[in-house]
Amino acid sequence: MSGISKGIDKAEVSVKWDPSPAGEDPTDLDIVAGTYTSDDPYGAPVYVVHFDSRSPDGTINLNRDSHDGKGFGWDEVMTLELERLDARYVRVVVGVVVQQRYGHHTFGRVLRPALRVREGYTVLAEDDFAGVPDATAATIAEFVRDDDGEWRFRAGLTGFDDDDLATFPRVMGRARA
Ligand SMILES: [Ca+2]
Repeated sequence: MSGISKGIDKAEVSVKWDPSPAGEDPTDLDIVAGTYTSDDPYGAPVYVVHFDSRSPDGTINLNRDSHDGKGFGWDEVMTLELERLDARYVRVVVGVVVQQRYGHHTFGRVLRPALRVREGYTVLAEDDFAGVPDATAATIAEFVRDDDGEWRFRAGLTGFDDDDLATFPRVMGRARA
């Protein structure tokens, strides 16, 4: 047992944004997580967690959910109990999508979007989506098991610009640039 290689046991991913100006269509961001096994770590997720889809083992949960960004603090919050995930899972990717139900909507049109990834009170990553203004969805966090089975965090945003958000959960696990 090595004391220096302790990985991440539990992570929290939070997203917030400001509501659309009065009279305009609502802005709705959604956190999405996909889980992957060693059989296909960059392929199709074994399961996906979002506002409409729960994790079968209860390890990944969307604790807070917003349709319009109204209210104070973080609008959407997801917790990932990585240490409870079955050993066959080797990778978890978290993304954010901008809902397209009112037409083409990108991060560049979202008012003051922000994300934060934490373990306990330790902030692992923060970002304002400024690097992906033309994207309709983006991966924002990646957790990967190392050779010791400990979970490691990889930051960085990768944008996707497909208007059909149904494709995003299927492709969000691709290797990142
Ligand atoms: Ca939402």
